[in-house]
Amino acid sequence: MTTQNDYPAVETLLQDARLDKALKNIGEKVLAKERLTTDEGILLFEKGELGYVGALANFVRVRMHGDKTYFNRNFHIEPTNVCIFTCKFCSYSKLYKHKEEGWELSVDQMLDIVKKYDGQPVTEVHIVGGVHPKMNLDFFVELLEKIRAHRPDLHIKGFTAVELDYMFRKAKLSVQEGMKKLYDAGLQSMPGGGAEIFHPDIRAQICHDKVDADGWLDIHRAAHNLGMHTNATMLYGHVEQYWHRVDHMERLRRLQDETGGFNTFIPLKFRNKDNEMEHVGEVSVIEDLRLYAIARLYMDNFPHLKAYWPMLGRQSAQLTLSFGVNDLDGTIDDTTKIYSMAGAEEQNPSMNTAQLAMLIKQAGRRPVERDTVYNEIKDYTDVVFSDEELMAK
Ligand code: V47
Ligand code: SF4
Repeated sequence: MTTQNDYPAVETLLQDARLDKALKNIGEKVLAKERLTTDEGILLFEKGELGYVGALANFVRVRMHGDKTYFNRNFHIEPTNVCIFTCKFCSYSKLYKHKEEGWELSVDQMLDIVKKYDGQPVTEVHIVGGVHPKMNLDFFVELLEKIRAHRPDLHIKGFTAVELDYMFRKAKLSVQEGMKKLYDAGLQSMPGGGAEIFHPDIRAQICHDKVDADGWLDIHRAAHNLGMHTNATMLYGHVEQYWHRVDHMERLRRLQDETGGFNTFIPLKFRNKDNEMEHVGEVSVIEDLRLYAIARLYMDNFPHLKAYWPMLGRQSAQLTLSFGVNDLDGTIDDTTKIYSMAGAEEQNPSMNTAQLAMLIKQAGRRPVERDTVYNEIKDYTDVVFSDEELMAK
C-alpha cells in the first residue's frame, strides 16, 4: 500500500502566490514542526479553507503515524442515566427527580455485563454514565475490584472528571486521595468526557452546575501523576466561538506539556435531538472536517486524534481519516446510548472487527488494532475477511 504522505504537494501548496501570507506562514511553521500560537489557531478557523488545513493536517498525521489507523475492541457499561446535573446539551440523562424513568445498574448487574464477554477478545471496558447521588466512591471501588478479580486482563477505563469530582467531594477526599483509591481498586485510565468547552462564559450557558475547567484539569493532572493515561474531549458546534475552541485546546496543550499523560484528543460534534438546545443548529460536515484538521495542527503534543464514529456516523468518520484523524475508537458492540439519544445517525452503534477494519482500508489506510494505551495488537492490512464476517450484524 502506498503511503499518503504527500510532502511535495504540501510544499507546492505553500508556493501558491494567491495564498494568504499569514496562512502560508502557518503552513511553513507546520512543516518545520514549530508550535502554533492561539492567534494562529483562531486564524485557521477564520480563514483556513478545508483543502488547505486538510492537506497540512494529513501531512502531520502521516508524519506521526504513517497510514496506521488505530481501533480497539471494547464495550461500554453505563451504570445509570440518572444525573443530578442539568447540562443543556444532554439528551441522555434523566434528572434525579425523574429517576423512575431512568436506569440504575447494581454492581452485580454490571458484573453480569462483563461476564457476557468472557472468552471474547475484547481488551477494554469503558465505564461512563450520569452522576447518581447514591452511586458513591465505595460503590465504584467494589465494582472495579469485582471486575478486576473476574477478568484481570481487561483494561478498565472509566469515569469522567465530572463523575469523579462529585464522588470525591461526597467522600470528603482530596482529588489525589480519591484517585489513588480508584487506582488501587483497578482503574487504569480515564476517558475524556465532561470537558465540553472550558471557558466559563460557555460553561455558564450550557453546563453551569458541573465541575469547572480547573477542576477538570486537576483531576486529569492527578491521574497523570499516578501514571495513568487519560483522554480529552471538546464538545463543539453549538454556542461557542472559534476563540473558545482555541482557548480550550490551549488549556489542554499546557497540561500536556506539564504531564505528558494525555493519549488522545477527541472532538465531539454537538447533536441537537431531544435536549434543551434543539434550537441550536448542527454544524456541517465541512466544519467537522476543518475542526479535526485544525485540532491536528494545534495539538502538537497530543499523540492521537480520535473521531468517535458512533457520534459522527460511519461515512463522516471515514472522511476524517484524510483530515488528521488516526483513531476510530472501538467496535463498541451496541453498548452506548449517549449519541443515539442525541440524534446521531448510528442508532445501534455496533461494528465488528472486520467491518471496522474494512472501513479503514476503504479510506486507503492501515487498520491496526490497539489496546487502550496504544500497544499494537494486530495489523489487519493484509487480512482477507469472509462475506459472513463483513455482513454479520
Ligand atoms: O462529556 C453529551 C458528550 C461526552 C451530547 O475518552 C454529547 O475514549 C454531542 O466523553 N451531542 C461523554 N455530544 C462521552 C465521552 C467519550 C466518548 C467516547 C470515547 C471517549 C474516550 C469519551 O458526550 C460528554 C459530552 O461532551 N455529549 N451529549 C450531545 N447532545
Ligand atoms: Fe449529567 Fe453528563 Fe448529561 Fe451533564 S452530560 S447532565 S453530567 S449525564
